[in-house]
Amino acid sequence: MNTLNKAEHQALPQNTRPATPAPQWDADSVVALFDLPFNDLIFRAQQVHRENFDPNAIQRSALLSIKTGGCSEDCSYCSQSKRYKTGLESEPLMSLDEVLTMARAAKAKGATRFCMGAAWRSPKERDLEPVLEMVREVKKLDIETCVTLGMLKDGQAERLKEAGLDYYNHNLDTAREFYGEIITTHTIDDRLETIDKVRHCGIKICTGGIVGMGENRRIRAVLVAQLANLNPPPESVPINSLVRIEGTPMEKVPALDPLEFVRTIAVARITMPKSYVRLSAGRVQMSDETQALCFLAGANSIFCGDKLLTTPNDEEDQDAVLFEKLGLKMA
Ligand code: SAM
Ligand code: DTB
Ligand code: SF4
Repeated sequence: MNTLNKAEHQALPQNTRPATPAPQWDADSVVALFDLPFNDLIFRAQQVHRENFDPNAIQRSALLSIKTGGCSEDCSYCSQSKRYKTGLESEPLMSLDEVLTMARAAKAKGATRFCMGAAWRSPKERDLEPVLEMVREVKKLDIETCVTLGMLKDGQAERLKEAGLDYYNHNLDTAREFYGEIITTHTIDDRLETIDKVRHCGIKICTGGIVGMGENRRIRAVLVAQLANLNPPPESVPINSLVRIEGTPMEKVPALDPLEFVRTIAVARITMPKSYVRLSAGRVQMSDETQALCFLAGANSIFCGDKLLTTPNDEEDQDAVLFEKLGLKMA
């Protein structure tokens, strides 16, 4: 087992370096960040943020569910698993025209990335071709493309890259030791394998997780450490606050203290200084003050538009008012 930290690893003559440097962040160091006095934590996060980004610019991604519901997986938070009675109506793969209409509208409203999500364990071959066409055509609108389609088989990432895909969203969702309590139909190693495939063919990764699923602080710290130790860290890191969906096993999980959510954002910012940290699902349930603290803690991206995948998101005009009050601009 390699125990060198990154600096020690780099200090060794190149031919004597072990192949992979030890992970930069261990759970204890990340817990120590979480445990800082709130003001100290936010101050550190702001410092890191300002060293790497314009502190008043927020990138905006639009989401569209291109295939909804009926998913074989048992992710306990998800409205789209066919195992839970959530009242969600399943919808087959959207037509290219519908997708393009939504992408044009998203671009007109200031989104710089268009993310298409499908409720699949993994895309079947016959599903991939129409999605490739969507990626090609959306790309022509001069907006970044992102898809989230579940686990990929060999060769599928390459085809997505050829079609012009910029980002693949595939979340780790929670810490390895908590994963089995949330999902049993696939493993965190399956997720890591897909992230690896996507990375290897030059697609940027959008990989984050969910907090507020009844996990403790250490689990949140391990999730952040797992993300930060991806080599390199994800270009885009969505931090979702659980949206409690009626009919799922998570419907009655006690809500997370908003200040703990803010801490999670700050710790993500400090451990992944150059990544876009996205204040993702859960904004509808947050006050303006909580969202403002998230931006102060280093969040510099949001999902815009009035819908996430299946649940509501803050309306366009609400965001405009908040941006105005905070003097934020679109990145
Ligand atoms: N099926 C694909 C997958 O699992 O990667 C793509 C769609 S899935 C809905 C994308 C992500 O949405 C999940 O990994 C999870 O992080 C997030 N998500 C789903 N339901 C959520 C909820 N109720 N609250 C917060 N985030 C949620
Ligand atoms: C991500 O991390 N969050 C988005 C996107 N990636 C695909 C999805 C949030 C879903 C929230 C619940 C819903 O609307 O179904
Ligand atoms: Fe399916 Fe993705 Fe929902 Fe899991 S999170 S049930 S894989 S759509």
